[in-house]
Amino acid sequence: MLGDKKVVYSAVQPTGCITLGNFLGAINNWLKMQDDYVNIFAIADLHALTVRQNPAEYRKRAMSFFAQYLACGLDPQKSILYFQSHVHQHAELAWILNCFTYVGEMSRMTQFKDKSAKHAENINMGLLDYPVLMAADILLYQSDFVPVGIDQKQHLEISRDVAIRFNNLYSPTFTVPEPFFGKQGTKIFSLQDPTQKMSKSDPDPNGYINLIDDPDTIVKKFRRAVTDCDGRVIYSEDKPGVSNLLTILATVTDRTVADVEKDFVGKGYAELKNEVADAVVERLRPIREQYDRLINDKEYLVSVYKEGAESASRIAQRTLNKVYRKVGLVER
Ligand code: AQP
Repeated sequence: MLGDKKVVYSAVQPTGCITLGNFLGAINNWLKMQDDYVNIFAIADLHALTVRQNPAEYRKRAMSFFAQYLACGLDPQKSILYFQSHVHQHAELAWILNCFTYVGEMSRMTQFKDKSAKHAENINMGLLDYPVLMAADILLYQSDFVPVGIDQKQHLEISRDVAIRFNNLYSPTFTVPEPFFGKQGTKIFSLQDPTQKMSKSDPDPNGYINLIDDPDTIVKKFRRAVTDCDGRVIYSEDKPGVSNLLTILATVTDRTVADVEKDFVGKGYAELKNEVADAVVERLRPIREQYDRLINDKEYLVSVYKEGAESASRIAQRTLNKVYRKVGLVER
């Protein structure tokens, strides 16, 4: 809680591209929360260093992601928008929290196991420690809610556990955060393998929609989407491809899946694919147009992220001072 408002914190790592999955599972919910909360949204550029990045490309991509945040409608008048690396308190609190987190807890994390298998040549400490940095991100701002996709549920549990552990050892210090999942769209699946989440690090670009894909590309990707051979447009566990398309259509148009399903009685997959594609194209069109304007306005982007980092840092330092005092560090 800050003042009389609850605090919302979330972030996206600048890897690959922002996908429709990131948008529907996370950013779209952030947009809906902007008026009622203190909103803090970061580009998690320290987190993404757990895998090797090409420095020049990485810098460019991080700026592109920041411009996409603004293009989506995140408003610097209502939300604090910044790069994680610009607020040194994230790394500092992560160190302290490391001392209150167990190696066994970290090595059991699904994402750690998945990424260790994917990057067997580079299983670094950062990969293991990823959830602790995430806990620091969230706890620094005394966040009440963390709007994320369902894939982040396990990491959020760790943030809660660490907060509770610290509060019990000392005295109440951190707000214990709650996850915030949207009504639907909490997990969007790959268009090519609908049993896997739509992932921004998918090597097959047909598996995901990039937020700034042009309309023709979006239409083509949906036409190629994997379905099944049964032909009926219904939401069902044994029809992951069709169910995924229905979920996307419902989330993009702000309707329920059951409602959307009714439109397809007597219709086939071609109609479903065309309708999803059209709805997504229309939802993303203004974002892409605004992005094209913003990405060339470097001065504006810099002014927004500098101001964002200053505001974030002021809040973060209050928590860090409290933590340093409680663990017994000598005051500066
Ligand atoms: N498919 C998805 N459906 C719903 N929500 C999703 N999110 C991600 N994918 C989906 C949510 O987006 C936010 C940012 O996630 P992230 O930065 O951890 O990136 P990612 O897209 O989850 O990353 P990948 O695809 O695993 O690639 P890497 O990690 O290799 O860069 C989170 O709130 C997440 O829940």
